[in-house]
Amino acid sequence: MEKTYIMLKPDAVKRKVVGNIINRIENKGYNITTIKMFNLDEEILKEHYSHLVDMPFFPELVSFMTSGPVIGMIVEGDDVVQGMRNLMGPTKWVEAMPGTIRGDFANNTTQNLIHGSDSVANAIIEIERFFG
Ligand code: IDP
Ligand code: MG
Repeated sequence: MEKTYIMLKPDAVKRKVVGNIINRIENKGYNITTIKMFNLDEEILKEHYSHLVDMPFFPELVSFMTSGPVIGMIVEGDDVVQGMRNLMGPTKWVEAMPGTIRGDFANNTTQNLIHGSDSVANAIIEIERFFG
């Protein structure tokens, strides 16, 4: 069974939409097999977002992602990596259609509620990074 790494960002926790988002994942039929709440630091974010460290918004991204706890999960299902990306909607809130998590809740590109691995290979790396 395919696995992906999902992380509910600090805005999802602060806005109390964690239950709503988890409902969507469960309604889709995916299995949450591991879940934990924890805090990120700049070091792990430089690793996790290594493709973005040189972007002008990176400091804002670190400040946001360390502003409160996140909820990390391993989610399992057939083609779950792409399936979760579909449920999430695209990165930019303005491009995310209603019915997707970002389309329904996000109004800011940095604070877009949820992370999901973008490939099976990255899912394996991210699960190892956050769950060891
Ligand atoms: P993804 O989360 O949809 O995979 P990535 O390009 O991997 O998108 O970017 C990681 C995170 O960095 C995004 O979810 C968002 O929080 C933030 N981000 C990406 N692009 C921008 C941008 O252009 N402006 C502000 N924040 C951004
Ligand atoms: Mg990404």
